[in-house]
Amino acid sequence: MKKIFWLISVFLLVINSMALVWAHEEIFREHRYVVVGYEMSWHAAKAHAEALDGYLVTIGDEAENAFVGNLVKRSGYRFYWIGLTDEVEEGHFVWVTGKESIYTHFGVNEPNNLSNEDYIEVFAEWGNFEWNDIYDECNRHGGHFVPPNTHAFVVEFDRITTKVIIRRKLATTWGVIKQLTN
Ligand code: MFB
Ligand code: CA
Repeated sequence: MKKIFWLISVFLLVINSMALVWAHEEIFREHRYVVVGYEMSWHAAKAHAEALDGYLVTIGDEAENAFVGNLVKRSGYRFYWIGLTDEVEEGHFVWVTGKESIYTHFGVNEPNNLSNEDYIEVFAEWGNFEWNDIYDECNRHGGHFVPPNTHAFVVEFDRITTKVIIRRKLATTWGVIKQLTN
C-alpha cells in the first residue's frame, strides 16, 4: 500500500514540475523566465515579480531579447513589461536590479518620453522586439487602448529559485504522503 502512495506522489511531483515548465516559461542561460498574462501597471508587475522571489526581466543582449520576445509571442501576448525605467532621472535608464542599462533595443525614435513616459514595454507582435517607453498603464498606448488580454509581463528567476520551487513541492508532496500513510 505504501509503495503505491510513493509512486503516486512521485508521479504527481513530476507532472506538477513539468506543468511549471509548460505554463509559458522556459530556462535560458541558467535563469528561468515566466510569462505572466495578468494585465497590471509596471509598478504592480514589478511588485508581483518580487513577491514571487523573482524580478521584472532584465535584458543584457540581443540573444536574451530575442529569447524573451519569442517566449512572449508563443504565449500569445502582444506587449510586455520589462524591468527598465528612467523614472528617477529622465533619460537615465536603469534595471530594477540596479544594473546600468548598457544594451538597449529601442524602436525607431524611441525612447521619446511622449507625455512623460518612464517605463519600458516591448512589442511582441512585430519586428524584432523593439522597446518603447510608455506611461505606467498597461492598457493605454498614446491615448488608444490595447485590447484586453494582450499585455503581459515577464518574471526572471535566478536558477536558485527553481530549487526553492522544487523544494517547496517536495515538502507539499511529503506532507501529502505523511497524511495518506498515517
Ligand atoms: C508612440 C510611442 C508612445 C505611444 C504611442 C502610441 O510612437 O512613442 O510611447 O506608444 O506611439 C509613435
Ligand atoms: Ca514612447
